[in-house]
Amino acid sequence: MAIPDADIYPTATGRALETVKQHQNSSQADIIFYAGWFCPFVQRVWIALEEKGISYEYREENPYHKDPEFLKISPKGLVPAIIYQGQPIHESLVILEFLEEAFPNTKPLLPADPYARSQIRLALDHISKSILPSFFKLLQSQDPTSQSTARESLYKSFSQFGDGIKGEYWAGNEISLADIALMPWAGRLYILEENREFDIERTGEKFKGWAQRIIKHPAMQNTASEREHYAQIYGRYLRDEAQSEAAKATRNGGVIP
Ligand code: GSH
Repeated sequence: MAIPDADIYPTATGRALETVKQHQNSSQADIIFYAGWFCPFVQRVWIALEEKGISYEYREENPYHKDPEFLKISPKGLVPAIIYQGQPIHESLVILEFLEEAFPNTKPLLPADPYARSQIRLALDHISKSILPSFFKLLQSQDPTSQSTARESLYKSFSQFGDGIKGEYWAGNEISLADIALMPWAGRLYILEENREFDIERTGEKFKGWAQRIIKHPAMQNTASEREHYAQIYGRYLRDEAQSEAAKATRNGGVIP
Protein backbone atom coordinates (compact mmCIF):
# COMPACT_ATOMS: atom_id res chain seq x y z
CA MET A 1 0.00 0.00 0.00
CA ALA A 2 1.29 3.47 -0.81
CA ILE A 3 2.47 5.53 2.18
CA PRO A 4 0.88 8.97 2.77
CA ASP A 5 3.99 10.65 1.38
CA ALA A 6 3.09 9.17 -2.01
CA ASP A 7 0.28 11.70 -2.19
CA ILE A 8 2.48 14.52 -3.42
CA TYR A 9 1.66 17.11 -6.03
CA PRO A 10 2.40 15.32 -9.31
CA THR A 11 4.48 17.91 -11.15
CA ALA A 12 6.87 20.79 -10.71
CA THR A 13 5.29 24.24 -10.62
CA GLY A 14 6.46 27.82 -11.13
CA ARG A 15 9.97 28.40 -12.51
CA ALA A 16 10.84 24.71 -12.13
CA LEU A 17 7.96 23.77 -14.41
CA GLU A 18 9.28 26.11 -17.10
CA THR A 19 12.63 24.33 -16.87
CA VAL A 20 10.96 20.90 -17.00
CA LYS A 21 9.13 21.91 -20.18
CA GLN A 22 12.45 22.69 -21.87
CA HIS A 23 13.71 19.19 -21.08
CA GLN A 24 10.90 16.88 -22.04
CA ASN A 25 10.86 14.33 -24.84
CA SER A 26 14.50 15.09 -25.54
CA SER A 27 15.24 11.81 -27.27
CA GLN A 28 18.78 12.91 -28.18
CA ALA A 29 19.65 13.93 -24.62
CA ASP A 30 22.87 12.64 -23.04
CA ILE A 31 21.21 11.99 -19.68
CA ILE A 32 17.82 10.65 -18.63
CA PHE A 33 17.16 12.35 -15.31
CA TYR A 34 14.75 10.63 -12.89
CA ALA A 35 13.66 13.40 -10.62
CA GLY A 36 11.13 14.47 -8.03
CA TRP A 37 10.44 18.21 -8.21
CA PHE A 38 10.22 18.44 -4.40
CA CYS A 39 13.46 16.68 -3.52
CA PRO A 40 16.55 18.59 -2.34
CA PHE A 41 18.85 15.70 -3.35
CA VAL A 42 17.36 15.87 -6.84
CA GLN A 43 17.80 19.62 -6.92
CA ARG A 44 21.55 19.20 -6.41
CA VAL A 45 21.82 17.19 -9.62
CA TRP A 46 19.36 19.43 -11.43
CA ILE A 47 21.41 22.56 -10.60
CA ALA A 48 24.59 20.82 -11.81
CA LEU A 49 22.97 19.75 -15.10
CA GLU A 50 21.77 23.31 -15.66
CA GLU A 51 25.10 24.89 -14.73
CA LYS A 52 27.05 22.50 -16.93
CA GLY A 53 24.65 22.81 -19.83
CA ILE A 54 24.43 19.02 -20.23
CA SER A 55 21.49 17.87 -22.35
CA TYR A 56 19.00 15.90 -20.29
CA GLU A 57 15.49 14.57 -20.41
CA TYR A 58 13.56 15.27 -17.20
CA ARG A 59 11.33 12.41 -16.01
CA GLU A 60 9.16 12.98 -12.95
CA GLU A 61 9.25 9.91 -10.69
CA ASN A 62 7.28 9.59 -7.46
CA PRO A 63 9.80 7.61 -5.37
CA TYR A 64 7.20 6.68 -2.77
CA HIS A 65 5.40 4.40 -5.24
CA LYS A 66 8.50 2.16 -5.54
CA ASP A 67 7.62 1.37 -9.13
CA PRO A 68 9.39 -1.96 -9.99
CA GLU A 69 10.77 -0.45 -13.21
CA PHE A 70 12.31 2.41 -11.24
CA LEU A 71 13.81 -0.02 -8.68
CA LYS A 72 15.88 -1.49 -11.53
CA ILE A 73 17.44 1.97 -11.97
CA SER A 74 17.68 3.04 -8.31
CA PRO A 75 17.76 -0.04 -6.02
CA LYS A 76 16.46 1.79 -2.92
CA GLY A 77 13.80 3.50 -4.99
CA LEU A 78 15.23 6.94 -4.20
CA VAL A 79 15.44 9.91 -6.54
CA PRO A 80 17.63 11.25 -8.06
CA ALA A 81 18.87 8.68 -10.55
CA ILE A 82 20.19 9.03 -14.06
CA ILE A 83 20.75 6.85 -17.09
CA TYR A 84 23.87 7.54 -19.13
CA GLN A 85 24.54 5.48 -22.26
CA GLY A 86 22.07 2.87 -21.02
CA GLN A 87 23.69 2.60 -17.58
CA PRO A 88 21.88 3.61 -14.38
CA ILE A 89 23.50 5.63 -11.59
CA HIS A 90 21.94 6.74 -8.31
CA GLU A 91 22.97 8.76 -5.20
CA SER A 92 23.15 12.51 -5.69
CA LEU A 93 26.80 13.00 -4.70
CA VAL A 94 27.92 10.05 -6.83
CA ILE A 95 26.00 11.49 -9.78
CA LEU A 96 27.56 14.93 -9.26
CA GLU A 97 31.07 13.46 -9.34
CA PHE A 98 30.15 11.30 -12.32
CA LEU A 99 28.97 14.33 -14.31
CA GLU A 100 32.33 16.00 -13.66
CA GLU A 101 34.19 13.03 -15.07
CA ALA A 102 31.87 12.12 -17.93
CA PHE A 103 31.51 15.68 -19.25
CA PRO A 104 35.01 17.19 -18.97
CA ASN A 105 34.30 19.81 -21.61
CA THR A 106 31.51 21.46 -19.67
CA LYS A 107 31.78 24.08 -16.92
CA PRO A 108 33.89 22.50 -14.12
CA LEU A 109 32.33 22.26 -10.69
CA LEU A 110 35.52 20.95 -9.10
CA PRO A 111 38.82 22.87 -9.30
CA ALA A 112 41.82 21.39 -11.14
CA ASP A 113 44.10 21.51 -8.10
CA PRO A 114 43.96 18.24 -6.09
CA TYR A 115 44.29 19.97 -2.73
CA ALA A 116 41.44 22.37 -3.56
CA ARG A 117 39.37 19.34 -4.63
CA SER A 118 40.07 17.63 -1.33
CA GLN A 119 38.76 20.66 0.55
CA ILE A 120 35.52 20.57 -1.42
CA ARG A 121 35.14 16.87 -0.69
CA LEU A 122 35.61 17.63 3.02
CA ALA A 123 32.83 20.21 2.73
CA LEU A 124 30.60 17.56 1.10
CA ASP A 125 31.40 15.18 3.95
CA HIS A 126 30.50 17.88 6.48
CA ILE A 127 27.19 18.54 4.72
CA SER A 128 26.30 14.81 4.75
CA LYS A 129 27.46 13.96 8.25
CA SER A 130 26.77 17.12 10.19
CA ILE A 131 24.48 19.65 8.46
CA LEU A 132 21.79 17.39 6.99
CA PRO A 133 21.26 15.23 10.11
CA SER A 134 20.82 18.40 12.21
CA PHE A 135 18.53 19.94 9.60
CA PHE A 136 16.22 16.92 9.48
CA LYS A 137 16.37 16.54 13.28
CA LEU A 138 15.24 20.13 13.80
CA LEU A 139 12.52 19.76 11.18
CA GLN A 140 11.07 16.63 12.78
CA SER A 141 11.66 17.20 16.51
CA GLN A 142 8.45 17.80 18.40
CA ASP A 143 9.50 18.84 21.90
CA PRO A 144 11.23 22.17 22.68
CA THR A 145 14.29 20.57 24.28
CA SER A 146 15.22 18.39 21.32
CA GLN A 147 14.40 21.26 18.94
CA SER A 148 16.78 23.48 20.86
CA THR A 149 19.55 20.84 20.78
CA ALA A 150 19.09 20.31 17.02
CA ARG A 151 18.95 24.07 16.37
CA GLU A 152 22.23 24.67 18.23
CA SER A 153 24.01 21.88 16.35
CA LEU A 154 22.66 23.23 13.06
CA TYR A 155 23.99 26.73 13.88
CA LYS A 156 27.35 25.19 14.69
CA SER A 157 27.59 23.11 11.53
CA PHE A 158 26.48 26.02 9.31
CA SER A 159 29.04 28.25 10.94
CA GLN A 160 31.77 25.60 10.36
CA PHE A 161 30.75 25.45 6.68
CA GLY A 162 30.92 29.26 6.69
CA ASP A 163 34.49 29.23 8.05
CA GLY A 164 35.62 27.59 4.80
CA ILE A 165 33.98 30.13 2.45
CA LYS A 166 36.65 31.88 0.37
CA GLY A 167 34.69 34.32 -1.77
CA GLU A 168 31.34 34.83 -3.40
CA TYR A 169 31.09 31.06 -3.57
CA TRP A 170 32.41 28.48 -1.11
CA ALA A 171 35.70 27.88 -2.95
CA GLY A 172 36.20 31.45 -4.23
CA ASN A 173 34.93 33.12 -7.37
CA GLU A 174 33.50 30.03 -9.05
CA ILE A 175 30.55 27.92 -8.06
CA SER A 176 31.53 24.36 -7.08
CA LEU A 177 30.03 21.15 -5.74
CA ALA A 178 30.44 22.54 -2.20
CA ASP A 179 27.83 25.19 -3.03
CA ILE A 180 25.59 22.94 -5.08
CA ALA A 181 25.43 20.20 -2.46
CA LEU A 182 23.99 22.63 0.11
CA MET A 183 22.01 25.09 -2.03
CA PRO A 184 18.72 23.14 -1.88
CA TRP A 185 18.72 23.29 1.92
CA ALA A 186 19.61 26.98 1.91
CA GLY A 187 16.48 27.37 -0.20
CA ARG A 188 14.45 25.55 2.47
CA LEU A 189 15.73 27.48 5.50
CA TYR A 190 12.59 29.62 5.47
CA ILE A 191 10.70 26.52 6.65
CA LEU A 192 12.86 26.38 9.79
CA GLU A 193 12.59 30.16 10.23
CA GLU A 194 8.81 30.04 10.05
CA ASN A 195 8.30 26.90 12.15
CA ARG A 196 11.34 26.19 14.31
CA GLU A 197 12.58 29.60 15.55
CA PHE A 198 15.64 29.26 13.33
CA ASP A 199 17.59 32.54 13.29
CA ILE A 200 20.01 33.02 10.38
CA GLU A 201 21.87 35.61 12.50
CA ARG A 202 23.14 32.75 14.67
CA THR A 203 24.97 31.05 11.77
CA GLY A 204 27.78 33.62 11.44
CA GLU A 205 28.27 36.42 8.92
CA LYS A 206 30.00 34.27 6.30
CA PHE A 207 27.36 31.57 6.20
CA LYS A 208 24.53 34.11 6.34
CA GLY A 209 25.97 36.08 3.39
CA TRP A 210 26.51 32.89 1.39
CA ALA A 211 22.99 31.59 2.07
CA GLN A 212 21.38 34.90 1.13
CA ARG A 213 23.39 35.11 -2.13
CA ILE A 214 23.07 31.50 -3.18
CA ILE A 215 19.29 31.29 -3.07
CA LYS A 216 19.19 33.98 -5.76
CA HIS A 217 21.40 31.96 -8.11
CA PRO A 218 19.60 31.43 -11.46
CA ALA A 219 20.00 27.62 -11.43
CA MET A 220 18.56 27.56 -7.92
CA GLN A 221 15.58 29.71 -8.88
CA ASN A 222 14.99 27.82 -12.13
CA THR A 223 14.71 24.51 -10.29
CA ALA A 224 12.43 25.75 -7.49
CA SER A 225 8.69 25.10 -7.40
CA GLU A 226 6.03 27.18 -5.69
CA ARG A 227 6.18 27.32 -1.90
CA GLU A 228 2.60 26.19 -1.34
CA HIS A 229 3.47 22.78 -2.77
CA TYR A 230 6.52 22.35 -0.56
CA ALA A 231 4.28 23.21 2.40
CA GLN A 232 2.27 20.00 1.92
CA ILE A 233 5.41 17.87 2.03
CA TYR A 234 7.25 19.69 4.78
CA GLY A 235 4.09 19.80 6.90
CA ARG A 236 4.46 16.04 7.30
CA TYR A 237 8.07 16.43 8.43
CA LEU A 238 7.12 19.22 10.84
CA ARG A 239 4.45 16.99 12.41
CA ASP A 240 6.92 14.06 12.31
CA GLU A 241 4.52 12.06 10.15
CA ALA A 242 6.73 11.69 7.08
CA GLN A 243 7.51 8.09 6.10
CA SER A 244 10.39 8.75 3.74
CA GLU A 245 13.59 6.78 4.35
CA ALA A 246 15.28 10.00 5.53
CA ALA A 247 12.42 10.78 7.93
CA LYS A 248 12.42 7.26 9.37
CA ALA A 249 16.20 7.30 9.85
CA THR A 250 16.00 10.69 11.59
CA ARG A 251 13.20 9.46 13.87
CA ASN A 252 15.05 6.25 14.76
CA GLY A 253 18.46 7.85 15.24
CA GLY A 254 19.86 6.17 12.13
CA VAL A 255 21.98 7.46 9.26
CA ILE A 256 20.12 9.34 6.51
CA PRO A 257 20.23 7.09 3.44
N1 GSH B 1 21.26 9.67 -0.39
C1 GSH B 1 20.27 9.88 -1.42
C2 GSH B 1 20.87 10.84 -2.45
O1 GSH B 1 21.72 11.65 -2.06
O2 GSH B 1 20.52 10.76 -3.64
C3 GSH B 1 18.99 10.42 -0.81
C4 GSH B 1 17.88 10.58 -1.82
C5 GSH B 1 16.51 10.68 -1.15
O3 GSH B 1 16.36 10.48 0.05
N2 GSH B 1 15.50 11.00 -1.97
C6 GSH B 1 14.15 11.03 -1.45
C7 GSH B 1 13.40 9.77 -1.89
O4 GSH B 1 13.56 9.32 -2.99
C8 GSH B 1 13.33 12.18 -1.98
S1 GSH B 1 13.97 13.72 -1.40
N3 GSH B 1 12.59 9.24 -0.98
C9 GSH B 1 11.79 8.09 -1.20
C10 GSH B 1 11.68 7.26 0.05
O5 GSH B 1 12.22 7.68 1.09
O6 GSH B 1 11.08 6.22 0.00
